[in-house]
Amino acid sequence: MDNHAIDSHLNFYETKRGLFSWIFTLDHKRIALLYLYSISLFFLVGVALGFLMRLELFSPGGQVMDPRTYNQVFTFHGVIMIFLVIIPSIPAVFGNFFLPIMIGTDDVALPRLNLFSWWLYIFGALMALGTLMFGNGPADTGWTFYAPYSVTSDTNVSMLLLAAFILGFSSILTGLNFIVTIHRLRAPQMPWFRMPLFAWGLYATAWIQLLATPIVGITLLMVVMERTFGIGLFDPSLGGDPILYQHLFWIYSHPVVYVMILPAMGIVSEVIPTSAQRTIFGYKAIALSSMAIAFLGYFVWGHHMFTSGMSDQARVVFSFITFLVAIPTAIKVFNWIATLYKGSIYITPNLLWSTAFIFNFLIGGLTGLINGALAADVHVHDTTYIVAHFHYTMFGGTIFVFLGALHYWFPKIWGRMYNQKLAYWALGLTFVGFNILYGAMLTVGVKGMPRRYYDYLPQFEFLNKVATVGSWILIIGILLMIYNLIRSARKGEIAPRNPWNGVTLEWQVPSPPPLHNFDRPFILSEKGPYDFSLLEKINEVEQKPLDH
Ligand code: HEM
Ligand SMILES: [Cu+2]
Repeated sequence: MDNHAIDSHLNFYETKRGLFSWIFTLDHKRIALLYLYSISLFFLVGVALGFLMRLELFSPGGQVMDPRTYNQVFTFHGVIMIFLVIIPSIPAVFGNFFLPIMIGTDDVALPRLNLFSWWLYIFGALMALGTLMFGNGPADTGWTFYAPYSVTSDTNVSMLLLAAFILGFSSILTGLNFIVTIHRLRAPQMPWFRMPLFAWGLYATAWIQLLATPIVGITLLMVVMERTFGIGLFDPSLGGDPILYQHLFWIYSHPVVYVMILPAMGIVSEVIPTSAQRTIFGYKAIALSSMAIAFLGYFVWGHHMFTSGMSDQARVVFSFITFLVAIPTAIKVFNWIATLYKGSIYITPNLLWSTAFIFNFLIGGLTGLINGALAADVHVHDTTYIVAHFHYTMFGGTIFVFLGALHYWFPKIWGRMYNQKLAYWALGLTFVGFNILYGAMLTVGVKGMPRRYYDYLPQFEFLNKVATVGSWILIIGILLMIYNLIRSARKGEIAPRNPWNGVTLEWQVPSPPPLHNFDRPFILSEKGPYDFSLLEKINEVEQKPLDH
């Protein structure tokens, strides 16, 4: 701690004021909020593009845009949702805010690097937006930038690739920061196997960010080189090999799906014991299964390329290893359910978001097994079935947990409670709309509707109409949630220190936390992070919130 005697009655919002005190802050909590606000903004832009695509697909034939624009819209939607929303989402927002608190320290190990990561993020985002203004408009290649089309397209692919390259660095540096923080700054009383499971999720994720992201960075640069200097790496007409591109791309892009999902699984592993008021079932199995998933995830990339041209042996091996990933994943799901079983469950919006996640993610995971099965995948490859599958995992999975985490930690971050009734309505609409939308896309995909087309055959019309109506319900739910949270952050009831009776360290600090997090020594159990016999002792301290 520094020796400017900071008034312990001030929370981290109040210690300094003004725009510059935010955009040049070194405080992990403020950086987390900078990420939250920027990611939310891009999320809304991405949702608006999704809305437009669904309008276009309401009926066969052209509705609201021409085919080329449709290609640019789904590419931009994909790039925004992947690079600007879901990859940074949970680590950069909740990891930044809560990792240091949950392991009992006052900041991340490298606060300047943390701020730099956010600036890189903003720089990369502005560059991606710049493709709207410079060159021949935003890329129309799909977010996967498959060669050779990404080499020959006359749209501004290069600028978007450079943006993704920069965003990759932001992600690498966040991962690096978390690894150092977890190794060096854990409270002395907290050995590895007493860390909260969210920290384990972030730790496994950080290794993927650090080791896999450089591969895609270089690959995307290679495409830029090829576009700029005509070096033949991927384009056959220049002597290159397009399949090589796909390998390099997926060697990163499969592991990165675990960057998206492992932190989410970590959060569910926090919400569930708190809601059930009992220690988590299978703590070590959950912690180590995160590491197992991160490791296995490096060896399955070929399942994206079953139809691209590969030897039969390679296809069978990739298919088999893909199935193996289901094992550590199922271990987690069983442990969550075992924790809830016979627990004294408090139903809260946070818990319902988590159970909605389990439901969606089951569908996402099981449809994934069908993709992993070589023979079945050949039939559904490149249909809207795939689009529905990955929305079930990324949106129904990670984004649902992200939104659930906003409800779980809302009182801690803003020091106020939200309107629970509105929160249930918002979740209900989001969940129902989500399942109508992607349930319909799943079905119409099995019937043979290809993805990335702005038009379709008349026999697909009914299910597409259903999907579009679903998207409206979904969007109403999301807007209602945002309204509720924004209003409550300003007008909600003042929150106590520990509204859900949690026992991890963030519930022992004031809401909102003071600048250096802890205003008194914290209580840690010998038995691990979810020892609810400590609850009374933790709650003994004044529950009265700070003066505002
Ligand atoms: C209201 C919300 C959303 C709607 C209505 C929506 C709708 C769609 C549609 C219609 C497509 C493309 C269909 C086609 O292949 O022609 C698509 C593609 C995609 N979406 Fe979404 N989506 C939404 C949210 C999300 C979220 C939250 C994520 C990720 C976190 C996401 C990630 C993607 C990706 C990666 C693609 C593939 C783009 C490509 O093919 O290159 N979407 N979405
Ligand atoms: Cu994959």
